Amino acid sequence: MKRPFRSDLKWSDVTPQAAYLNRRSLMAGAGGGLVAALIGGGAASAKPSAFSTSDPQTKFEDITTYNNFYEFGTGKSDPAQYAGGLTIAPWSVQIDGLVDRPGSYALEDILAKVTLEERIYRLRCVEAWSMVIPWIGFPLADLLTRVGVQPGAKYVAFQTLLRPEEMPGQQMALLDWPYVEGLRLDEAMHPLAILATGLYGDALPRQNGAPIRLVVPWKYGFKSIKSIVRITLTDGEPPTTWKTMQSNEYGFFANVNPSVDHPRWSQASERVIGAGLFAGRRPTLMFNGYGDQVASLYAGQDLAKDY
Ligand SMILES: Nc1nc2c(c(=O)[nH]1)N[C@H]1C(S)=C(S)[C@@H](COP(=O)(O)O)O[C@H]1N2
Ligand SMILES: [Mo]
Repeated sequence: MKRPFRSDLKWSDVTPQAAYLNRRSLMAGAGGGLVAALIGGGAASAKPSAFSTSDPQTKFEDITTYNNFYEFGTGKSDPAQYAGGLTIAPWSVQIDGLVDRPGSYALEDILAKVTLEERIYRLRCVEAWSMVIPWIGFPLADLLTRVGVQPGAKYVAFQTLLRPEEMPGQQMALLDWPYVEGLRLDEAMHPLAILATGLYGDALPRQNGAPIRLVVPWKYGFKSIKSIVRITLTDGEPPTTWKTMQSNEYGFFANVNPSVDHPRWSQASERVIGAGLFAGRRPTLMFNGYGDQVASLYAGQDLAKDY
């Protein structure tokens, strides 16, 4: 098979950092601090977003070396070890299904029209560990609104890149490739749901889902699909990788819920990555602490049943 583009070039070789962090958008959107940090290389001091937590942030080293990204293997250090060979430029996202303006959108064109901001979010993995990550991104709703969601659309489906020659985990039958995820449309339109393109004031590392990944902070981490190449608006619930694998353990909603245990372990508490062996456990919060913002999405639903 012929490659459509050279894979020996890295994104950083062909694109100055500011082009994909979209310096202009940051200037417009984030106030001076983040921009100063990006241009000057100093510590980020962006105006705090109303959506950000003030919880202590997980160290960059932990965020980028303790990962789940099965496309590069099942070990926590596999993504950091093997993702370096992933070609992330050029990158485009196909947006289709029940939208007014379907098409294949170049990432730089998507980013040229959004306002990037810093969002410091808790991340709670279904495996009962957690981090606090300062993402850079933009509301998913902004992109969906721009392509025009048609009235019949009820769900949003997401798909990760399928490229086994650069993603060694895809050469094994670990999961049903490509990794797919989905949200109900009201969840996708919620202002907390973002597409992230950076973290700690810099470009998103490959092991964290470069060049663009979903972040849905009130749901277990597996909903936050990495390295997205396709977004499809649908009228029915789309298949999702972990539900397909084991539907009694991983549901479509996957809202963080300390009172609904995983069949094989408790979800009542979590290990805080980097906080030390003994001090590092804390109680898990309903909706990962975002209940004030998102509980109304699930009014009338039995969350023990709709896990
Ligand atoms: N494509 C893809 N996306 C994925 C995963 C994966 O294996 N493949 N793992 C998920 C899981 S289980 C978690 S906890 C988060 C981890 O994100 P992080 O490594 O950036 O902290 O990514 C999610 N997104
Ligand atoms: Mo996870």
